[in-house]
Amino acid sequence: MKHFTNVHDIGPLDSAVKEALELKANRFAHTALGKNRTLMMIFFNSSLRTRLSTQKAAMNLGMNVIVLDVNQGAWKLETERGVIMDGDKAEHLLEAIPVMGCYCDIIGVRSFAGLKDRDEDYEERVINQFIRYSGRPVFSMEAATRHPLQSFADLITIEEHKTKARPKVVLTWAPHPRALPQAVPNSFAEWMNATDYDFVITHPEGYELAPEFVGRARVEYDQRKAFEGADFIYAKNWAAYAAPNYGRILSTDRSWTVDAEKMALTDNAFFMHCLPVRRNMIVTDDVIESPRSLVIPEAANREISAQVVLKRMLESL
Ligand code: AN0
Ligand code: CP
Repeated sequence: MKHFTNVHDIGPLDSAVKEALELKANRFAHTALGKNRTLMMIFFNSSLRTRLSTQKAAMNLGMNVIVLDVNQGAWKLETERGVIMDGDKAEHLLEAIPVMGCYCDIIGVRSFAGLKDRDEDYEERVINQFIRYSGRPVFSMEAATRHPLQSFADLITIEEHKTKARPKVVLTWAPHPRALPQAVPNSFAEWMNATDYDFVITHPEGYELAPEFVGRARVEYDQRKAFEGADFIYAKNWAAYAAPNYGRILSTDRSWTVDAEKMALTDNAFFMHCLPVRRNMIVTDDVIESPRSLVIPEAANREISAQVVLKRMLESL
């Protein structure tokens, strides 16, 4: 695998999940593969799970790991070409990227959407510059429009817990006080659309995702109707995609919060969320704490999804 930014980069999902479950059962079987290889993780944004799980996955493979928090201790980076750099940014990404590439074999990048300029976000400028100028295989640790390591972990988690060949999976918008990117719901939709699951998306009007991510999903504006007979409820907030409201909060309506009464409409569904989650905004305490909540197994599978991706990248170095 050269780069990993979306579902297409992983190839057939059945073999990816099979490899994931094999690695999960025997995670130290490939320690020779990463010996004397260095992973560099670059964070433009905060992280708990991605940072820890990806580092753990790399260590499972025998790799060395370097982590850089761009906003803590590095020079402030300019990302636009052609800018007269007379402001507070001391270094340009166009030098910083090839320099980072000198010190490692594989690069992971986290760079969220700015939520101001839709075209700029959807062009994926930052991660694409890493792909173009680092000279190294690059993988996304959540970019502007997708979070593929999360979606892969979500898929593994569903495959481990499903009891029907074709489960009903519902992605539901839920309220949040801050504007959040569409990366997680876009990516989840992209991966679900690559399965044969019955896939439904529910959100208030105005929160439509980009059509290329909605794909074959059924969109249902009535959340209760969407929940009927569901096997998995995947909650997430996102800010509006559609112009002219791109990046804006249109609603904080807590009637969309996932609670026990709504979960009772499902077929005893599992509850999923990528975390971090705001309790009693996105989901009530009792639902996230219930035995049907998969939020911790999902987070645990982040180590596994990262390990599959790193293993495949190491194999093609
Ligand atoms: C981020 C987001 O919604 O994209 C990261 C989720 C994994 N969430 C927050 O910033 C709270
Ligand atoms: N789910 C996830 O990516 O979490 P972090 O933002 O903590 O890495």
